[in-house]
Amino acid sequence: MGISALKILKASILFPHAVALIIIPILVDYNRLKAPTGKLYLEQAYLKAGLNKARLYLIENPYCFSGIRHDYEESWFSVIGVPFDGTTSFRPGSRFAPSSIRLFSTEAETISLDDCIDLEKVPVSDLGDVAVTFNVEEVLNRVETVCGELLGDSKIPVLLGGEHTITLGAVRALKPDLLICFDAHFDYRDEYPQGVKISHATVMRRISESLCRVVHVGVRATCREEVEYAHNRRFLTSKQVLEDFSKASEALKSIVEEASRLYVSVDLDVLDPAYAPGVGNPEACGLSTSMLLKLLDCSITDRLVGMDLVELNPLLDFGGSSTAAAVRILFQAIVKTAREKGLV
Ligand SMILES: [Mn+2]
Repeated sequence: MGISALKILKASILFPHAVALIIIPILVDYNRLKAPTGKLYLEQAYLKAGLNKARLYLIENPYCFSGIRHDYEESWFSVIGVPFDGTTSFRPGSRFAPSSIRLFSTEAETISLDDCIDLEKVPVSDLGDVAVTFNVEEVLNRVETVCGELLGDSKIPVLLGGEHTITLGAVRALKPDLLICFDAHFDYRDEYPQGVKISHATVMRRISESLCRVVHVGVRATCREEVEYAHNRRFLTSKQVLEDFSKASEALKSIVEEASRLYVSVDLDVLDPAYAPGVGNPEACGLSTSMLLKLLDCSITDRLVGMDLVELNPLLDFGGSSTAAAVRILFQAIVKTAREKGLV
């Protein structure tokens, strides 16, 4: 004879404690099944820091960004990896970038002679990686939740992708009014592949439709649909930057002046494949690393609310030049932001 709902109801009236003892462990186990599979949760640190939901979505990474550990409470910037490349259409592998960037960052020097600021002086905490799933919307929800809690704690999120789609989750939480997108591509398709609204090739379309203004820098490879969508929208092509750098950098400065909440996204394929071969979709005739660093200097203001570096694919980065460039870009962007905000 089976156990009917009526019998459970009767039993719970007659023996409430006994039923609770059976039901509660089942519910707890069910919630555990829903939690991400990670070796260690940073429960203590997150509880101490008052992070609630975000804690469930973060798992520890064996490496720490820059190799210098700062407590969450004292940090101004928080690094979060998002090892997701689930919609990558050509050459997947950017899921390995958060670990690779951290490993290279521990070996990179922290002082840049150009601006004489030591990254060690800037408190950056590393919260580990977002536990990703195969469902892109769920990944974006988790990124949004984590970034939202960081925003509430007045931290500046620094996201390590992963593919470019993750930017959508950060923008939903941080609500910038301007996104400067360094990228060889617009990512302005309405659907890609056909019928799919959210992917690495549509992410800037979704953001620009309803969330904030997007200005591309270094863009050079596109399709007819994107050209039509980009009409009347602001962008600086790779050729414009290469042919008249000072004009392009002045234009960029005047664009960011208008922003009250700025987000900077660096798709590493904005660099020429000679500098960064380790990307999913390389495109010829891109920027040099030093050019990108100068343009970053022009685009970062004290109104910056978040940043990311995406699309590095360590599986294709045979000499390590792309990962080394990614680390230098992140170090400089963090130091420049700290200086603009008057923190150092
Ligand atoms: Mn791209």
